[in-house]
Amino acid sequence: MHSAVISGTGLYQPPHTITNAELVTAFNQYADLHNQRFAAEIAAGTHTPMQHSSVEFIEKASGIRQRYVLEKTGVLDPLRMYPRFEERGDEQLSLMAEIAVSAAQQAMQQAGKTGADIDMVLCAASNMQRAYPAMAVEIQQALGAGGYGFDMNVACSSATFALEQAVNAVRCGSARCVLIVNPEITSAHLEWRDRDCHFIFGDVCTAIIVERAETATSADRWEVLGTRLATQFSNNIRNNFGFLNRSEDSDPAARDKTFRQEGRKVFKEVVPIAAEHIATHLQQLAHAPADIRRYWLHQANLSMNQLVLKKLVGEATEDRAPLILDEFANTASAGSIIAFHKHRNDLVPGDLGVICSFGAGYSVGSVVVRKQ
Ligand code: CO8
Repeated sequence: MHSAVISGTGLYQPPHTITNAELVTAFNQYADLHNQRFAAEIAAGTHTPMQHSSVEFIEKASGIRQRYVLEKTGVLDPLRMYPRFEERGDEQLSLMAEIAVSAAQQAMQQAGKTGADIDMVLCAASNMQRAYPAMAVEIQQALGAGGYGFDMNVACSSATFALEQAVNAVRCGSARCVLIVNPEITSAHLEWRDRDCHFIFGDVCTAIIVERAETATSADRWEVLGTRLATQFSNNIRNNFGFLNRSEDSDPAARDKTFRQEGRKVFKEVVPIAAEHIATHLQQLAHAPADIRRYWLHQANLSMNQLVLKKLVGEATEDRAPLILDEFANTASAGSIIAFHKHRNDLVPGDLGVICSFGAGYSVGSVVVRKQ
């Protein structure tokens, strides 16, 4: 059995920012246009008018202040409300692969690796831009990597679930050096016309290198002490967009089938599940929650993270569980990895940390690491 370490991470940050004020202005313009269009039905009481969104609500309810997106003009156009991407030919690198390669190159540079060192590529995200060929195989080729690659999706927990696959492959010897990428183009699978969720997500891509401890040369190495995954079915977060849609002949006027949730139920149900999951994992490794120097938690909601932390260690501080969702919003599977990428340099050898995701499924994944 080999010991597995995380030896590099990377972050692709899209070029455009949408502030809450910009988002709310576009949404309210859309709502006004919608209400004008259905004025007769609204007056007759057969159509519910759309209500305005508000910056104050978004910041108070979620802690999100802005988000990065790959394209913003389409999102902010009240006559469109989704991004505008040019279709690429089969001979061109696809958009998801492009942002994945950018994040991967940073992670590989940090770990001191080239494509030739990598023998497994996992593309783990909450949506793939196509069914096949697997994104991971295109990314593998673009980086000149060997071995094999495959895609996996466990929504917000895709990265932590991929970490367990990578760690197990390295430990048992089926791979020597694994690249995980989490390209999250959430802007293209978010219903920007729905007031309940239009503010939640942002685009980003993260990358992680997991390799055998004996091959790691990076000065910044994190021994993986353990991984723990769990799932429990819930209908409270769904994306019903899929290949059966066109055969189902559903109402064309119905709401877009992409992301929707019962946010309040998710909040209440997932906080105890996440806290208990982490506590049990730490107990299995003979550690207490207070032993953990840093928690890099899933980034969906500020209050949610504070509650998880309070349940674990009695108090919530930015130092113990840094927040990145104010700047990035919820980036699905990438959130806890962005936190790990940006907030680990102050830890010293021997310090313990937990990377933890929670989200649709429900799914929870925790990875306990020790700075070498
Ligand atoms: N502006 C003004 N008012 C609003 C707005 C708005 N934008 N939105 C809702 N309101 C109103 C509501 O209508 C409601 O009004 P009323 O009281 O009159 O009914 C009131 O504000 C309160 O609404 P909520 O109860 O919904 O508000 P909450 O305090 O619960 O906050 C949150 C809403 C922020 C969504 C919160 O519930 C939350 O963060 N929950 C946790 C959600 C979570 O963690 N989800 C995980 C989802 S991500 C995931 O798992 C992966 C999915 C894959 C990625 C998909 C990418 C697109």
